[in-house]
Amino acid sequence: MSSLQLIFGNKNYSSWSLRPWLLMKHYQVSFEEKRIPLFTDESKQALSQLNSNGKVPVLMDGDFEVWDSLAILEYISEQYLDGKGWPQNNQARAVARAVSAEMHSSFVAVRSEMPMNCRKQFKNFTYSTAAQKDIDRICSLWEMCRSTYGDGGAWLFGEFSIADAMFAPIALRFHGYGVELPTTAQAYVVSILHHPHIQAWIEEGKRETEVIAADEI
Ligand SMILES: N[C@@H](CCC(=O)N[C@@H](CS)C(=O)NCC(=O)O)C(=O)O
Repeated sequence: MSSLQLIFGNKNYSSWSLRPWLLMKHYQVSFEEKRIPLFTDESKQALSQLNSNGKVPVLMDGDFEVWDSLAILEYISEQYLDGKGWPQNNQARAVARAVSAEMHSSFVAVRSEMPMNCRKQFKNFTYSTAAQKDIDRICSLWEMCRSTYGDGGAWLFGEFSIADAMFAPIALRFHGYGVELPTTAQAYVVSILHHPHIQAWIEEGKRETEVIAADEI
């Protein structure tokens, strides 16, 4: 049995949970899945035992606990992937870290107006100018990564990296909310949607029965 356990939320809704789950699945790091449906008395009780301020994802490596998606991704890369979570070239790695950090700290309009919801497919969805600004920035980041560093494969830096894990839930949102995208961004969304582990996550999310009202638009 693996010493790693990933504690995460509802697959339908929990975008932060998807990120470390995807990197570990992509690189075949073996781990036990512990799903905790969020915003229930049971989840509050279970998560109150951990250091993560009531939030998921949390990674347990034996007794060692690390929380927050980006910190978990870094830990997995260092501890289990020999650094393969980031591009090997120094400058590509610096940019991959920059776009991942920007994803982690920004795009509030997209995140709040378009909550991840694997079950939903919207037509004619309208969003604010703030969300459009986020979308434009994300598309320009994707374009820059793909054109400057993406030669070696379909991912932002060629090989699949932490940056792809960070942006995968944004790609699912763009798809689900029917956002019209420039060619490179649209192609990247398709690459994410075709990822076999993304397809598995979406299917498992669709089979969940819990409804989180705040994430239903
Ligand atoms: N910055 C954190 C955000 C974690 C987060 O907000 N997780 C959400 C689920 S996607 C959560 O646990 N929400 C439960 C709550 O706020 O009570 C990360 O990157 O992991």
